[in-house]
Order: sequence, then C-alpha cells, then structure tokens
Amino acid sequence: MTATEELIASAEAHSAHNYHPLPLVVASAEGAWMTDVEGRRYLDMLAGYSALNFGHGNPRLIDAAKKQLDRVTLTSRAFHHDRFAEFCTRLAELCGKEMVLPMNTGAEAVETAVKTARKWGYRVKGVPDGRARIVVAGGNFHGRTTTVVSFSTDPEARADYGPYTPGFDIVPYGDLAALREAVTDDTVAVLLEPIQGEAGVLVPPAGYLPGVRELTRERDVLFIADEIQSGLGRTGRTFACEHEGVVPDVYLLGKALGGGVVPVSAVVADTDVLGVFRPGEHGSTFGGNPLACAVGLEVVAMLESGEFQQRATELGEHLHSELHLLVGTGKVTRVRGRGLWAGVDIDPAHGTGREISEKLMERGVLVKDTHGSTIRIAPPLVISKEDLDWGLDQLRSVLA
Ligand code: IF1
Repeated sequence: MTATEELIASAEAHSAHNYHPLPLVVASAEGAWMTDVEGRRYLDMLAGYSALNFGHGNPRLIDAAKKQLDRVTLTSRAFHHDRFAEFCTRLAELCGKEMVLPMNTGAEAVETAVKTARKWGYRVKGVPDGRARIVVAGGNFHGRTTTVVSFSTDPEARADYGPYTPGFDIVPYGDLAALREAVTDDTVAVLLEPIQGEAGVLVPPAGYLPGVRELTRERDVLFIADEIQSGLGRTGRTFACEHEGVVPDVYLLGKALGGGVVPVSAVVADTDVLGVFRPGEHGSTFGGNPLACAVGLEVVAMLESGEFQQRATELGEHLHSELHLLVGTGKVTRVRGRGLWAGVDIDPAHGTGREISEKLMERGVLVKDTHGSTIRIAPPLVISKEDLDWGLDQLRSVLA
C-alpha cells in the first residue's frame, strides 16, 4: 500500500464516515497550493469553503497567530483580555455596525442569531412569548446543529435528526411575493444567504435583496444576512449584500474571519439588537479568545485596505468570462456566481460533479462537487492569474 492508501484506510477504520473526501492526503500547503504525502502538488480551488480566502500559511496571519501564541491563548470570557476590545471595535467598524458577539463556528453564529432574533422579538418588538417565527429560504445551508437542520430542506442534512426545533417558515429563495406572504406579526427575522453556497452558488434575481430589505423594514422584522461563506472579500466586496446596495440588520460571519488558522465567527449588529443580552444569557468557552481575536483582527486589517476585494473583482471577472466561453461550447450548461466564486453546471454527459472532481484531482486541481453535475470553484483570493488560468486549462482538458 502507498502512504496515501494506508492513511485513508486508517482514517476510514477509526473515524465516523460523515465525509467522502477525495483520495489525496495533504501534508502541507502554501498560498493556493497544497502538497500531499507523496509530494504531489495541487492547486486549491476550494479554499476550505472560503475559510482560506487569504491563502494557506498567509504570512501576516501566521505571524499574528505566532505572536499571540507566545503571549496568551485563552482566558475565557470570565476575564477581559487585551485583544478583545480592538477586535470587536474594528470588526464592528468594518461592518458599519456598533456591536460584535464573537463565537467560533458558523453554525454557532447562526444559533446565536436565532436566539438574538427571538429575544429581540419578545423584548423589543413585543411578540407574545413563545410565538416568534423566523422565515428562511428553501435550499439554504446554515450549518449542522439540531436547530439549524430543523429548517434545512436537504434530506441528507436533515433526515433522522428529529424531533425538530419549531418556529421556522420556509419560502422559495428569490421569491419576494412568497416572502411577503410568509411574514406575519409574529415574524421576528428573515434569515438568508445573500448568495446560496451549497445550493450551487445561487445568485438571487436582481432586486430581491433590496426587496427583502424594504419588506423587513416595513414589517419591523430583522434582516439577518448569513455572510459566513459569501462575506469577507469572496465576491469582490466585503459583503455580498453590497452588490445590491443592501445593509442588513445583522451580519453573520465565519470561515475567513479565522484566516484559515482558527475557527472564528461573529454576529454583528447595532446596540438595539445585540443589546438584548445580559450576563449569563448566552456565551461560549472559546468565543472571542485571545488567539481568535489576534487572527481575526489581522483579517479585519487586511480587508480594510480593499486590496483583496479588488483582486476578487478582477480575477473574478476573468474567471467568469473564461467559464462563459465553456457555456458557449455546450460542455458547461450554466455558470453562476460573483467574484472569485462560481457554481459550474457540467453537461451530465461528462459525468457527475464527483467524477469531474476526481478527474481534476488527477490533473492537480482540487474543487468540490455539489448536487448532481455541479462543481464549485472558489480559489484563495491570493491565487495568481497564471495559476487560475492553469486551473482553467485543466478543466478544459477534463471536458475535452
Ligand atoms: C460541512 C456546504 C459550503 C455556510 C453558511 C453557515 C455555515 C456554512 C452559508 C456553517 C457552512 C459548509 C460546512 C461544510 C460544507 C460547507 C458548505 F457545501 F455545505 F454548503 F461551504 F459550501 N452558513 N458551510 O456555508 O458553518 O458551522 O461549518 O463553521 O462540511 O458541513 P460551520
């Protein structure tokens, strides 16, 4: 057996089979490239589902982490630490909001938002106790906790995990009329991904997000934007909502906020919303820890310059124009997305998304399939134009 085969067999014997990874074993990585245990190199066109927007081993982020490792890594929120205030202040500023509630994973940020919206509904909006409802979209992906999968429409993510948490109404994504119908006096929030990731990088019709903004304002309902995957530079802007000139009441951030180094997530909103919490009512052992704040602060500093958003815009235009040429040849049936983020529907004659991903892997390019014959392309924003072109060459070869 090769080292790869041995490590995969051992992983399969001793870990739950809740994933089906591509058959390579990564040993190291730098920038947009990963190296496996056999010394083969791969271009990373997934970037940890956008957790690695700034690339593997980004020197600024590694440096920030190393410096903090030598000082203090964890205090718990029982004590203040000296990286907390600056992280929260600068992140709030980046979002144009007043307050941050730091957590660790994306799912925890979503859970926190659900609690925030319900508490806000009872304490501020005046919804009768126990009646708060949250409207979400079909095809959503917001995480894997029991409450979050309660409002998933994906049987794979949801089945067998009941009893489910009540209080959610599901409407078709992109359908403003359906949303208007679903909102009642008991609705406390509308929770949406501004671009749906797992659904295949689905961009809603123009005018949808502004329509949601207008409706939620009219009906005194919080607009919660899950920017955990779409945010922090991926689409060419700091937030995907910006493309439509929309400012939600609540931003949910995760993935890239931890710089690909540590899990860092956050709920960001104004004081009239996040001010509902009192000591003891919500929290986390690791949320806002010194290492997380040090890395998160460096991420915020990197985004303040706008250089990564600019890169995503320029390289994104290139990526999408190249992919659209493939639509012209009929090998690709549809391309969706924004910035350095694309959902590519391959003509099923070329195989499933998984088969395409395996063929790309053999050529040294790593992507992730989603439903059917769709692959997702989301390289680190630091990828060079040459590497991006090389990756696209490999896709063309696989489809040749
Ligand atoms: C897995 C997808 C990506 C997310 C949005 C919250 C979370 C996610 C918009 C939860 C997480 C992940 C998790 C990963 C696969 C993945 C994914 F295919 F399922 F949709 F990225 F494309 N909101 N997305 O996309 O964040 O708790 O994981 O930190 O294997 O579950 P988390």
